[in-house]
Amino acid sequence: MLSPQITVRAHTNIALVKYWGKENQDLIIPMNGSLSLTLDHFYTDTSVQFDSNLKNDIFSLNGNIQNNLQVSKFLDIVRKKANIKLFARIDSVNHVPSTAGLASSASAYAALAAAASKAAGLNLNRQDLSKLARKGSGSACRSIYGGFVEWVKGYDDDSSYAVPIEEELDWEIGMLVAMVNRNEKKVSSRAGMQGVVETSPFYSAWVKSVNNDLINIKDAIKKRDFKLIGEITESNALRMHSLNLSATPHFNYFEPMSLEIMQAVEKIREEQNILCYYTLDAGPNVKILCQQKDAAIIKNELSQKFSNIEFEFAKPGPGIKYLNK
Ligand code: FM0
Repeated sequence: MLSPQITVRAHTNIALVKYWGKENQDLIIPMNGSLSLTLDHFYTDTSVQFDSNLKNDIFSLNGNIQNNLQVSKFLDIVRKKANIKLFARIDSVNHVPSTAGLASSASAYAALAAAASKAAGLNLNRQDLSKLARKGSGSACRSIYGGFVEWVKGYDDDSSYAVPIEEELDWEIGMLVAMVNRNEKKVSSRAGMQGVVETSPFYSAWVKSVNNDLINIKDAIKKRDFKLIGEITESNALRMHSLNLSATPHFNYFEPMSLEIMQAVEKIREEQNILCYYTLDAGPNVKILCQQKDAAIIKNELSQKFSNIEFEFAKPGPGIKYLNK
């Protein structure tokens, strides 16, 4: 028996207000809500087909067979929901530099949740897809939707999911991504955030301040106040990274080049009066939130200073798409 082969494209998202810590590690319920921008430039295409001839799941990433227990564990959730026992062939192509802090797990699990559930015969709406994707990787629940997306914290499996704030953005903004390093990250986000929850003496202050950031950034989005969105984004990222510096053992995701780019962004802002703000995730790449009209100037300026670094500009992107009919 062969299920239909379903292919889904999901775009990555970058959090402006970060998810950093879990209340429930099995179900991936976060300690705080978060808010992201989905990007058009970085995405994952994933095909899933269940096949009674298979003795185990076969997962290939960019054409290479992987031994990935997490993917099979995720498919177990789908199999249980659909009440099937078949294994699947999963083919993923990542148009995102893998695990370099460009949130590839977000697009990966959003695409996998949508493709696998449909191939298994489930007809989930986007809210249920968001809950399912969340159990693969927390940030993936936001990649179901395009534009500005909030992950409402919730308190159990059923109440923790993402909601679109503005899917079709008629606003010319985007992110300039500085590819400082495409290599594997030193500390996974999963291990990093858990260490922080358990040991940072600043953790409760973080949770409190994020709740304010969320209220303020949603207000700023509504009012189209780009400056305020940028200020909240930059300070929220620095607070997240200061948790890592204050954990035991301490760790950080910065490379010297990341810090140099952060300073250069501040300088462009101060000296040229251009609105640009940085954020970093669990890796050294720097993402610069800016308006599309300024992207070329900022890119040009930074490319001159950092000639061996690649910069890619991404506009706001859409939610998941089924690629076969
Ligand atoms: O995206 O342990 O989703 O809000 O990217 O798989 O649930 O990979 F900066 C870090 C993403 C964390 C912030 O963590 O963790 C954000 C981060 P998982 P994720």
